[in-house]
Amino acid sequence: MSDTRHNNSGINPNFSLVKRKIKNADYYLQGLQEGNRFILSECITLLESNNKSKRILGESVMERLPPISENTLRLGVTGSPGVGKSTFIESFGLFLISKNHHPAILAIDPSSQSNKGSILGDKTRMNELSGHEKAYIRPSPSGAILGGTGAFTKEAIQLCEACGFDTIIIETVGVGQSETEVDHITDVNILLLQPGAGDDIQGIKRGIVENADIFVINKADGPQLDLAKHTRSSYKNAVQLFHHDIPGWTCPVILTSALEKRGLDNVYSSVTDFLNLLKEKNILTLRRNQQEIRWFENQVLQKLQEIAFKNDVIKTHYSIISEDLKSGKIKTNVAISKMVELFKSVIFHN
Ligand SMILES: Nc1nc2c(ncn2[C@@H]2O[C@H](COP(=O)(O)OP(=O)(O)OP(=O)(O)O)[C@@H](O)[C@H]2O)c(=O)[nH]1
Ligand SMILES: [Mg+2]
Repeated sequence: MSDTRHNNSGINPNFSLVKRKIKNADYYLQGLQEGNRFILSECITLLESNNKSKRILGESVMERLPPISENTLRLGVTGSPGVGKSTFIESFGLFLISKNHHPAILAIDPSSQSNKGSILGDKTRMNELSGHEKAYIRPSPSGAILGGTGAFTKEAIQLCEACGFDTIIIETVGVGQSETEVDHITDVNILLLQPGAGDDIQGIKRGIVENADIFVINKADGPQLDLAKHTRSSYKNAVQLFHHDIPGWTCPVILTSALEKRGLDNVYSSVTDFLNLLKEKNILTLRRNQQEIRWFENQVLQKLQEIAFKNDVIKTHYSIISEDLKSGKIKTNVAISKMVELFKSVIFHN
């Protein structure tokens, strides 16, 4: 036998090209089908990418996803900062696993753009869940925030479902418009409240609560338990006055302690009841389809805005016009008309 390492051609005949897997759409689709969480992450990253060819690849994966069944649940968890959303999701996620579910968590944190620390905070609060083989946790993409939900969250939900996760939980802070945005991508919405929040009954009627299907008074433990019970009765009275979108549904008001893992079974049965009601009335698929159209409309406007303001002529004139407005040189309606004319001439050439 000749010693191939020492031939004098300069080429090692034992050298063979290391077979690297070509990462095409088939590769990603197969990974998703196998329930591979790393490939799931890669797919979401493709869609978030600023690199055009990566985004196109991500979109071709999206196009070829198998149809999603009705047997998944998209659950929104909203509430003001510090109310215990992450802790609740950690406990509820583990509870879901004990019921043979596979939860995926998409945490949307508007502060993530400026403060990466809060993502780490969320991660540590979901310590047990993030290490669990049946769960998947993905913090929001920094820089891709539309309203309160990440611009790619809708796609991320579908990818999680294609990867075999049956319960997709979306965490959003209930500030600005995020609560109304999350309502457009979920089937069931839980609003987490602090003990004492019900003292301001007037506040109950405002925006946020109108999009909730289930109220949860969290931190119902220790010295706050009595206050939490009081808040629950205030809310129970108030929800009688609400007219929920889905006929036949009265929002339940539930006490939980995410820290002590109490009340989670009640949340689970309320979520299941609401979901069953949606299915019985044939509303689930209808709502999801409407959400798709709404998402399309929002995204198209968002993209149009992005494209317009990338244009140098528009960018320059926009800053001149807004300076003129600030210094009182022109009136607001004139400034708006100027911008409209600018859009027409630059984008539509008329
Ligand atoms: N006593 C008590 N404290 C809780 C409970 N749930 C959460 N906390 C505490 O409340 C604080 C905030 O909890 P998080 O889970 O981070 O709240 P969050 O709503 O996710 O906060 P942001 O993501 O920053 O908006 C932490 O110190 C938790 O330990 C609970 O059920 N009881
Ligand atoms: Mg959180």
